[in-house]
Amino acid sequence: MKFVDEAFIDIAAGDGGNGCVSFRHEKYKEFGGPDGGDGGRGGHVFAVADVNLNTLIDYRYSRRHDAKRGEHGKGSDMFGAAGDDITLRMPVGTIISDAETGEVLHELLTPGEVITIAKGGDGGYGNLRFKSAINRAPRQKTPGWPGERKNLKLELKVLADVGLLGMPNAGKSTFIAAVSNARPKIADYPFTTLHPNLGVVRVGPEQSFVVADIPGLIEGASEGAGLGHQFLRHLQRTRLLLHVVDMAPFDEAVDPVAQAKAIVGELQKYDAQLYEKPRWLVLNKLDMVPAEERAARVKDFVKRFKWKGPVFEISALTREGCEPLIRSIYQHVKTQQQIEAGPQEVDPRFVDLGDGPDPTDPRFARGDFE
Ligand SMILES: Nc1nc2c(ncn2[C@@H]2O[C@H](COP(=O)(O)OP(=O)(O)OP(=O)(O)O)[C@@H](O)[C@H]2O)c(=O)[nH]1
Ligand SMILES: [Mg+2]
Repeated sequence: MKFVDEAFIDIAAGDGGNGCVSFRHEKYKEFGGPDGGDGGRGGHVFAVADVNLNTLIDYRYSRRHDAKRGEHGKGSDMFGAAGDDITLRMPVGTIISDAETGEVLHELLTPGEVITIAKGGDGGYGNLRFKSAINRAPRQKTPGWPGERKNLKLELKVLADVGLLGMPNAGKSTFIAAVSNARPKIADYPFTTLHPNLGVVRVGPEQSFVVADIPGLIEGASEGAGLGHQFLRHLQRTRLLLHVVDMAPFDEAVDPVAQAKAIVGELQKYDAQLYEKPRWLVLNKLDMVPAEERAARVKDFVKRFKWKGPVFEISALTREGCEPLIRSIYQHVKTQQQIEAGPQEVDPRFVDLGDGPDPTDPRFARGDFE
């Protein structure tokens, strides 16, 4: 399932520095002549397509991006220094358009591709430039040109990395609302979620992944019970499934283990490949279980469910345990992505040369290294 992640940013390239009016002042030398230098160019704003980024969520946290202005020109023929450029890193596939007109300006398609999204203004002319045979002492100068300013819309089609699986009311939507930017409907009755929702989870700067919340499944879904199981197709291209279990069902006669087994049964009936996907157990609503009973309750669940995979204990409501879970998910997603992408070509300019040869390398002993 694809959805469009978007962000709006305001960028400003640097203004050019102003030109300078100045005259040479040297001892014993009259009419020294003009020596006011030009202003420096303002910094440009570039965008680079970076394979390490998955979403645009960082741009929702930092909207304004300004490059530095150029320095003003000075006397003694000194030109102002150019303002520093800035480079904004964006995921491959980002479409950059004018936020007001909607016109598409660029599409970042190739990893490593760099484009200029706002040009810095040129520096103004100092009076040195205006010297001529008829005007030997010009007092003109020009101000720097303004840098380009733009309001941009960024768009990226993203696929879900992680899918949530579970009974109605297990707390899937509460979880996605707790950890992502999605704001799905949450209610204490089954089948609150009728359509899949995607949310972007930000783990840290430049670290994010996408999670899909789908309607709940019930036993018999493969025969059409509840909302059926056709929603599972949205999870097919994910890299990880989170099986969310309600550990404190309202009806005490309901056994969470039986519920969890029913979900796994439906998954297996739907598609063997989906069943084989990495799946983690997320035991939810643990805030409802008295602290002293939690460990035993979890242990009993894992034992009766005969579960050998990863287990996370959380409360989507209080967010307890959510932080370590999303960190682990991010690590998993990142590792999977790297495996899928295969060995990356590294730009030789960015290769880290480290601290020199490894002394345990046999070539080192043979003196093959300098
Ligand atoms: N106490 C407690 N209540 C929770 C927790 N997580 C969810 N709930 C409550 O459980 C109810 C169901 O939550 P939802 O997030 O809508 O459940 P869902 O799995 O998305 O349900 P469907 O969309 O119907 O499949 C709501 O009343 C939530 O407030 C939790 O960790 N602790
Ligand atoms: Mg829901």
